[in-house]
Amino acid sequence: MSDKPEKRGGFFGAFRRAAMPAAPAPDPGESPAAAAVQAPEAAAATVAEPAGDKKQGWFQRLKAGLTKTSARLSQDIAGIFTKRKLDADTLEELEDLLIQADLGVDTAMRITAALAKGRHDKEITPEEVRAVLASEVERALAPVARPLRIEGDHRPHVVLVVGVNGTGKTTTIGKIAHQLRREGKTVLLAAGDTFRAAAIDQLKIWGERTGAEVVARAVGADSAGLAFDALTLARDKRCDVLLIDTAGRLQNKQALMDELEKVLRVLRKVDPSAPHQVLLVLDATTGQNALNQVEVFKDKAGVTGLVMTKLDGTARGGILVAISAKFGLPVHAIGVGEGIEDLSAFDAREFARAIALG
Ligand SMILES: Nc1nc2c(ncn2[C@@H]2O[C@H](COP(=O)(O)OP(=O)(O)O)[C@@H](O)[C@H]2O)c(=O)[nH]1
Ligand SMILES: [Mg+2]
Repeated sequence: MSDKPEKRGGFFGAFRRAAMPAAPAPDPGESPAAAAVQAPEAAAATVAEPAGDKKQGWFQRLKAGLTKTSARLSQDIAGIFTKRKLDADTLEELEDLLIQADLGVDTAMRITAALAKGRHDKEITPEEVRAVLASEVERALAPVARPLRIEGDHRPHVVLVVGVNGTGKTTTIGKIAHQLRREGKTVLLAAGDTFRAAAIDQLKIWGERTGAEVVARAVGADSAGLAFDALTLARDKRCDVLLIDTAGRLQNKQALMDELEKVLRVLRKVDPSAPHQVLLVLDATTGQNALNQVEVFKDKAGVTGLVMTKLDGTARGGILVAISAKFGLPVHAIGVGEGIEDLSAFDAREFARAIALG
C-alpha cells in the first residue's frame, strides 16, 4: 500500500468543525472546480487543492474505476440508437437497459422522458443519448452529494459506522482516520466488531497506519460496553473524533439490530447528542442488494449518510443513482480502492460524467 500523500480535492475539505453554516448542495450546472471553490477551507493545509493536476488525476481514477459501468452503458446505447429513430420501441429498449444497469425504474423513466422531449421520430445519436443520461444522472445525484462534515462543537464528534459484513466498514474507517489525522485532528478508533479477532486486528493496523489510538477488547466482548468505554475515554482525552466500528452479521438481522440499538443507547448515556453521525457503508458490487441494506439499517440504526465502496471495477455503479432516488440520504464519499487514499468526496457531476460519458 502506498502512503504517499497523494491528495485529491480534499474529501475532508468540509470535514471540519463547522463555524459556518452548511454549504448548500452543489448546483448541478456547476463545474467540479467551482464546487470545490465554493467550500473554501482556510485552516487545513491538506485541503486547498480544488483544481489542477491532482483534481484531474482523481477524475481520471474515478473514470477508470467506473469503466465497466460506463463501457457497458455506452455499448448498449450504441446498440440501440445507431441509425435508429427515437420512437416508442427504442425508448423502451433504453428504459430496459437503464433498469438493468441498476439505475432504478423511476430514474430510468425520468431519463427516457427527458430524452423523448422534442425528439420524437427524429434520428438521435448515441452521443446525444449519453449526454442526456449524464445530465439526468447528475440532476438525480446533486441533492444528495454532501461531503462529510463535523458540525457543532462536540468533543468528540462521534461517528458510528454500520453495514453488512464485507462492505468495507473497517477500511473506510481507516481511510477517514487518515484524512482526519492529516488535518491534524486527534482520532480514536473503537473496535466494535468484537466477533472476529481478525476484525479487531485489522482496525489496530489502521490505527498504527494513521496514528490513531484504538480501543479494543477481547473477542466476544460486549460491543456496547466497548462503545461506552471508548466514548468515555475520547471525552476525557478531549479527542476531536471518535470512529466506532461495528459488526455486520446480517444472518441474524434481529440480533444485529438489537446490538446496534444497544450501542446507540449506551453512547447516549455518555453524551445525549451522540452519535453525531451514523454512516452506512454499502458495497457497490452487490447491486440491488444494497437497496435492501439501506431499508434494513436506515431507521433502526438512524443512518444519517452513506458511503459507497468498491466503485472501482464494478459494472454496477448505477446502483448509487437508484439508492439516491429512492432514499434521498446524503452520499458522503465513495471508495475506489483498498488503499489509504482511495476514498473521495462524492461529486455528482464527476460521477455522472464518469458513468455516462466514460
Ligand atoms: N476494491 C475495493 N475494495 C475495497 C474497498 N473498500 C474496502 N475494500 C475491501 O473489501 C474487503 C472488506 O473490507 P472491510 O473493511 O474488512 O469490510 P467490513 O467487513 O465491512 O469491515 C477488504 O478486502 C477491503 O480491502 C473499495 O473501495 N474498493
Ligand atoms: Mg470490519
